[in-house]
Amino acid sequence: MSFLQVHPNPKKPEFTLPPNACDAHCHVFGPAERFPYSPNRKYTPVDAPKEKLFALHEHLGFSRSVLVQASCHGSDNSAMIDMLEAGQGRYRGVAVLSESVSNAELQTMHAAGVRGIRFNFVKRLVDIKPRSYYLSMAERIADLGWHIIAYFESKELADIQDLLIQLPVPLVIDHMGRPDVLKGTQDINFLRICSLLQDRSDTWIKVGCHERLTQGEPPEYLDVVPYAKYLVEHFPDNVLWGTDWPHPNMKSHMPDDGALVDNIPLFANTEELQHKLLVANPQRLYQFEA
Ligand code: 0GY
Repeated sequence: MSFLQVHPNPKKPEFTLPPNACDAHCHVFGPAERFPYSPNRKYTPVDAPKEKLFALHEHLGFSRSVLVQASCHGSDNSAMIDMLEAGQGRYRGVAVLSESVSNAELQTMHAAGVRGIRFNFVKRLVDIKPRSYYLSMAERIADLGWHIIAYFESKELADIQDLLIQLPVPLVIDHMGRPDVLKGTQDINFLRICSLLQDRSDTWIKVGCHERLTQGEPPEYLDVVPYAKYLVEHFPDNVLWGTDWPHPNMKSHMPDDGALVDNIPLFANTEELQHKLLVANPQRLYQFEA
């Protein structure tokens, strides 16, 4: 299986990001000779090392960011931690952990900037673990003030909803809960995602990744906009946005990250909503200095 190369020259966005804007979802991959990929991975990404990501953020206008550990690096978080350390407090991380992680390792990760762990329920990416894993890991991170990021397909949310509701820490939903964009915002599975946000005030949702959810065309992905707009307008204090650079597993096309930034006003159409989405919300959740 071949994957697309990272976009060689994303445009300079026309939309000016506010000061302290945070790219709340992106990844760092490899380089493989220094940070090898997991032997259990379901795909091998194109190397996307920290130097390229620093340069992208400078180009786009992000001064803060959250690095999310992706399945291809398994529970070896070294590439992510290496970038956190190089980021000098401007970056936070979300780790993937095995049950054997020690409390001392958790403390070291916290000092580096890790503030959450990811539970990936997408079956094409990982083998799903027993429920006891998710519950025990959530208990272990509770005292650190960390949260859980859950990645799932909306059509499978019904199977894990009770587990997610039980988690004793804040919950962040990746990629809008992957709604089926052909079904509309009144679809039962999208309403189920919204009910998670309604039922728990400490639930957050990322409203990016349109290039992955669309059945339409770049650069605007107009079929995804209504879902993002609905979430931004109904849950303005609990939304986050990220580029998802370097867009692993994208096979249809490689988005231009500058154009993704230009789409933000399509679904967050006031300065107040933009400030919450890009600055105030990630600052609160990720404990960036005000
Ligand atoms: C993303 C989305 C994907 C991959 C992963 O952990 C991962 O490998 O999250 C995907 O294939 O949908 O967030 O990068």
